[in-house]
Amino acid sequence: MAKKKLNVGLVGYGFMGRTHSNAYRQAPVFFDLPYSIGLKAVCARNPERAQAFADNWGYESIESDWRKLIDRKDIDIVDIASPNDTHHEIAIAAAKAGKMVLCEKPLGRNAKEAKAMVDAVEAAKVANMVWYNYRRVPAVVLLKHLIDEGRLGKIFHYRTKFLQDWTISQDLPQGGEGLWRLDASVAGSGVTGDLLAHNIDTALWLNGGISEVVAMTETFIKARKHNLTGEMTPVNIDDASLFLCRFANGSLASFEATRYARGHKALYTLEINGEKASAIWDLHDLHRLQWFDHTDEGRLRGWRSIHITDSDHPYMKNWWVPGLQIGYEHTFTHQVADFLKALGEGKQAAPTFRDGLAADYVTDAVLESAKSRQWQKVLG
Ligand code: SOE
Repeated sequence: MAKKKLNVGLVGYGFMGRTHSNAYRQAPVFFDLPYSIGLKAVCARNPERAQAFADNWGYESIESDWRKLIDRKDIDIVDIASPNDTHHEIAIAAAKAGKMVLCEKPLGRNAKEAKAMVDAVEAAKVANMVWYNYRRVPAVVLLKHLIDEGRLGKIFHYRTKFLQDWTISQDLPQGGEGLWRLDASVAGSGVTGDLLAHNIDTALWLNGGISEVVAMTETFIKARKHNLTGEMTPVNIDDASLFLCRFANGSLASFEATRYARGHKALYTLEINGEKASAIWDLHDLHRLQWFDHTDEGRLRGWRSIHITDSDHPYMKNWWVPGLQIGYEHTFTHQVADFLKALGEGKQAAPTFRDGLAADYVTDAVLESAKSRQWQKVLG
């Protein structure tokens, strides 16, 4: 029997529009899912570029106004992959129209926007999800299972960073396509909302709630030419953001993100230290989990590097054969697969908008603490 088809209307055709489109094409092929996916429409302001994107990825139609997309009866899922300042308005309107809503991270530019988005999807009772894709790296999922099985015992430390180097040049402008991440009015914040939000989401998932933070941020380049006006304009994003925090489980943590770590392109790492075991994961080596188990026989104790490619590792039986790796784009495919599977079971796949709001409460507290130079309680 043919599966029920869910039609996607994608808003935005940048880097994230491509990762999501690829995932919609791959998930129903590699996973046995209760629904099929229709790539119905892509929406973006520039019709020629939207058409080129549609032709390349196989979307049936285009729209240049997201309101028209939301009004269409043939769209089931509205997927928001446009810049951060658009998330809030589109998500709320889509939920009111009864659409399922998927949204890129961070959910809102701040927790106030994110809270209104949560209220909208919960009032409309529509399925919703935030694309915090690193939760779907098989090695990270395995770590989650090991933590939940109690193999680390009591957790003492969580240590994580996300390092890049692409904004070091003084001549890089801010604003407009590709560079809106440098314009605080569009992005909300700098690396806190763009990079640390990933570390925060994974940490909340693996290690539970964060109760208080103390932070420090810096803007190294104070003014850049704005792409839309041509004027030199103050830079209001944080270029680097570091914070210490306490988790509700009593563990202590350090978080660091920057776009000024020369040589690092996307070095997301995390380490967790428990009473019985420790683990380290590194995005540049994403198919490996470094694992130290103190319960091993003393003479053989040591760090092991587990190659997460076997069929009993999370998601891996759906890919190639043992030993062969997968990569970054698969995390999005896993997210689509989990979303559709959960939907078929009448459940909600995480991270939901409410989970996205939890991350935004932490980023708000980080930015507030950096401003006040005081410890800040995390709301929510
Ligand atoms: C920024 O360079 C960026 O593309 C983020 O926006 C993504 O969320 C992150 O996964 C990779 O880096």
